[in-house]
Amino acid sequence: MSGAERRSIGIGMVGYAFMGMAHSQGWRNARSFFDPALTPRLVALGGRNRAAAQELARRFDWGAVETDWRELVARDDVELVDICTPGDTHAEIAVAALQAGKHVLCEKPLANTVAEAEAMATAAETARAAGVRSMVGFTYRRVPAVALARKLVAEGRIGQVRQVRAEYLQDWLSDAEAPMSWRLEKDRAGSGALGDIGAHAVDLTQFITGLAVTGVSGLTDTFVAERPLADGSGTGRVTVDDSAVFLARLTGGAPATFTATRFATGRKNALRIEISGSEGALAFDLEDMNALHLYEDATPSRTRGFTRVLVTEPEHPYVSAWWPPGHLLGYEHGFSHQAADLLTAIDTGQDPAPSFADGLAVQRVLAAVEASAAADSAWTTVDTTPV
Ligand code: 4PW
Repeated sequence: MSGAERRSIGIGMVGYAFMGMAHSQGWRNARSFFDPALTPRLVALGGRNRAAAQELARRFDWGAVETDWRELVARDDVELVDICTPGDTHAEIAVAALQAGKHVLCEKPLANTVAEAEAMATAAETARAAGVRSMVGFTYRRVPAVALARKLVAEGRIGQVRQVRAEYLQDWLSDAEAPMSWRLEKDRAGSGALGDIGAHAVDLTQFITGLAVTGVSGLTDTFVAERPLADGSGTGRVTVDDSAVFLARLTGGAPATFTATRFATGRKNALRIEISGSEGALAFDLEDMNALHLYEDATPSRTRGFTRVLVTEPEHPYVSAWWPPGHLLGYEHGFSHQAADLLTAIDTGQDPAPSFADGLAVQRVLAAVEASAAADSAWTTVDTTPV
């Protein structure tokens, strides 16, 4: 793309911690590696803690810092608002930004409640009529091996989906002395392992298979109810689940099982999914994220078995923008893919995915799991009607 054909878009990002940093590099590398026709300008970074926001702004070259997100949304030079804050502020910021005619990228889970997610999806649908785009940050859809898995299922390579086993396993809370954080407060995070990481497992299942979760039976547990406060001033109460385990049905009847836990001793960031089909199977593990395991019944029995496909060829999704075959990609690359796809969608007037409606669909599954767990694991149907 020659410089003359390029247009630019001003980005305003709210949040400066883990996700703020991941998104900052995503915008920068999307511009450098994908060379999109619509190039991002890092206009303003928002955060209540001015010193912390200024530090991230300095490191990633954000043009300005705002300590009130309303000021950031109101800026004429901000055309896209990127929300990297805890869940309790997603709905307010996203709806205000959409109503101000700004495109929105919002971190997952979309919201803390179904009501908030519905309001966001409705605002997104209204704004869409005026050409305003929105996307929720289920970034793992853009890991090349995951994107390839979806294509293979759609092409029928594993036949009809019969069973799904999905889990997201971490262990950073298995130490009872690990300090409190906003991720352990229901008011701020909405839920615990369920929303923070189980949401990814649900989204990945729906994305790869193209099937919706239609009903669940769940169990949630909190193993450590009180934790030291980070500043050493005492202890705080954990008000979310440490683990969520649930059984589900997908559209058409296929059963699925899900585990989301931050107590899986020894597992650091294992988002795993295995899909058994009528003619083959697929398996993925984020701890080995450059590989996709494919099993095909059609292979002669002498050499039949799961094949580890190294997803680093130029014909694999996203890979050609990066390095030669065999030069691995990592956690951060998904954020560049996400930014590049959103810029292209805005530029070409298409609807980016995952949409706020997709975010709402996941939120409804999370709420159904909580409702089921609160009712002795009673079977709970998931509302799958579109907004
Ligand atoms: O969204 C999730 C986070 O909240 C991430 O994908 C992994 O788990 C990394 O941090 C947490």
